[in-house]
Amino acid sequence: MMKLYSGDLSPYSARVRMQIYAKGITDIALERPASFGTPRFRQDHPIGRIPVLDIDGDMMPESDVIAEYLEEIYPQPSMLGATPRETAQIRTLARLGDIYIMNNMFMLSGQTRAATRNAGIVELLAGQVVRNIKALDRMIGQDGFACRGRLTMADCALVPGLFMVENVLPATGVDNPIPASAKVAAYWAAIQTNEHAARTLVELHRGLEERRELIRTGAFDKMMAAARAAMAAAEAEGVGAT
Ligand SMILES: N[C@@H](CCC(=O)N[C@@H](CS)C(=O)NCC(=O)O)C(=O)O
Repeated sequence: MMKLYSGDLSPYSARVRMQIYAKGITDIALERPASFGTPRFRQDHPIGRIPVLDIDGDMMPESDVIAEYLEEIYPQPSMLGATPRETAQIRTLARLGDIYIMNNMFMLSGQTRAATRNAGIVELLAGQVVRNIKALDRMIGQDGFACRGRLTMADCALVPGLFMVENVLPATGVDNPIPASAKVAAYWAAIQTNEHAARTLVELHRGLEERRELIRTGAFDKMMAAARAAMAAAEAEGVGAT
């Protein structure tokens, strides 16, 4: 049985989980890897990030690659287009969710605590997010879906991206730009009523609450310090950490 190494709060993992739910795939186990964040994980997985699809020991990283692979091996129901041009449009919007929104939000997430905030990083990355939400506003579907009037891979990438913008960006001191972009705001309100998006959002919110509790109690800082020390020790020994 295939496994998806995933975490509730990981937007990239959420993108693949939403696709799995929407396609009705039941033979992929969802697991949080016990070694995530340790030198061992980086030794086993050179990029050191989740999601990873474990195909009987053959490890496939990168959410976009996994999503495309799943489309090929579970083609129905299709979350791509009916023509090459439609598929290209879906992939363009998925890239907006992934590269233009999620990537900047992920890089920004370490800046959510005032004690660690670097104004230059926030200005650069949040500026990109605000700009890209405006771009999305000119491209997004107006019938409750990102495009093509049905759930596609574009929605799977945009839902976790917009979740991060709404829930994480304000913690960096930057206002949520979604309400000022009327078409994105309408899409965001509508897509949350989709059952697969809603299920994914419940998991993302659960992950965020858990993370906030760890931060509140000081446990998160301790975990991060321990992880950094373990990585440094592994690097000194030349054991895989990058
Ligand atoms: N481009 C990768 C990004 C994956 C990623 O950044 N995952 C985060 C969690 S959302 C992670 O594993 N971070 C661990 C780290 O940076 O060490 C993808 O699309 O899968």
